Amino acid sequence: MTAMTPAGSEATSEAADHRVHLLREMLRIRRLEERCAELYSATLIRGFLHLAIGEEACAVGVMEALRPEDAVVATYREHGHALARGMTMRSVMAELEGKVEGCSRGRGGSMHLFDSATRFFGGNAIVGGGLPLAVGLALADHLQGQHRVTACFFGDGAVAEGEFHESMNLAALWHLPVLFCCENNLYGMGTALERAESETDLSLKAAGYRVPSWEVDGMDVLAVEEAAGRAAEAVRAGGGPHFLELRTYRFRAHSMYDPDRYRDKAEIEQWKHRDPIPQLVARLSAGEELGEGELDRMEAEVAAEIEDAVAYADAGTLEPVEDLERFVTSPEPAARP
Ligand SMILES: Cc1ncc(C[n+]2csc(CCOP(=O)(O)OP(=O)(O)O)c2C)c(N)n1
Ligand SMILES: [Mg+2]
Repeated sequence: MTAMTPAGSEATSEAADHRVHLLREMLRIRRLEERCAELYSATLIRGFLHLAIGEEACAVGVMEALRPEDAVVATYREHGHALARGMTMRSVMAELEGKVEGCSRGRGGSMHLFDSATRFFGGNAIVGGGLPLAVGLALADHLQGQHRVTACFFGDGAVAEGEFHESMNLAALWHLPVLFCCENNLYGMGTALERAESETDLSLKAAGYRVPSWEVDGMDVLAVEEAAGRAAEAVRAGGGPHFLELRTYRFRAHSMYDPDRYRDKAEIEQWKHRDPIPQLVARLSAGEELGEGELDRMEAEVAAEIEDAVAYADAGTLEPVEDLERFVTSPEPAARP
C-alpha cells in the first residue's frame, strides 16, 4: 500500500466504507428476493412476482446518485428499487403479502410498491407506463423552479412502446429534468431484444431525441453509480433529460409463471460470471476493504432483517371485505391548493 497522509487515509477509508455499503444494499435485495421466491411457493405471496436477481447493481448504483428531494418511478420489477430508495423491508414485505401494514395497504402487491415519504412513485404494471408519469413529475418541478431530478426506470421492452417516444420527445423538447434509466436485460418476457426492435442500440433512440446518453455496465455497481452521478448532476444543473442504458441480465425467469424456455442455459451461466455481488466482493477482498468475517456478519444481519420483515408481514392484517370500496371514490372534492 502507498503511504498516505492522515487526511488521505480518511478519504480512502470513507470510500471503502461506501463500497461496503453498496455491497450490503445489493445483498439485502438479493436475499430478500430469494426469500420471496420461497414465500411464493408457499403461497404466502400471491399474484405476479417478478424478481430482479442479477440486476441489483442498477437500482443500487442509480439511487446513490439521487437526493431525498428527487423522485423515482419504477416498473413491476421494483422490489430492489424500493429498498435502495430507503423504503423499509417491513413495509415492502407486508405489501408483498397483501397486508394492510404494507406500503400500499396491501392493495398493490409486488408490482405497486409506493411511498410518498421517499418520493417513490411506483411500481407500475404497465410496460412503459411510468415514463409519462416521470415526465409529469419533472414538468411540475420545472414549472415550480425546483432543481430536482426524476429518475425513471424502465425495461428494454418499454422502448417499443409509444409512451417511450412521446415521453422522450416532450422531455427533450421542454428540457425537463428526467434521468431515463433503461434496464436493458435483453428480453421482454420471452422476446429477445432483436426480435422486438429494428434498432437494438438503444442509446441511438435517445440520440434521435437529442438526449445525451451513456451505455453502462449494469453488472458493475461502481460503474452505474459513477455514470448515474454524472448524469444526475447534469440533469440537476439544468442540462435537460439524460439517458442511461444499463446493460444487465436477469438470472431467473421473467416471473414465477415463466418456464424460461426461450434462452440458452449456457447464456445464463455466462452472465452469472458477471454477477454484481461476487464481483464486488472480489474487488473489496483484493483491496483488503472487507474485513475478516465481515461478509458473514453482513449476511447474518441481512438474514435477521429479512426474518423480522417476514414476521411483521405474517402478523399483519388482511383488509376486511367491508373496506373494499374505501379510497375508490373521494367523499368530497379535493381542496384546491
Ligand atoms: C402495455 C403493456 N403491454 C404488455 C404487457 C405485458 N408484459 C408484461 S412484462 C412485459 C415485458 C417487458 O419487458 P421489459 O420492458 O424489457 O422489462 P423486464 O421484464 O425485462 O424487466 C410485457 C410485454 C404489459 N404489462 N403492459
Ligand atoms: Mg427486459
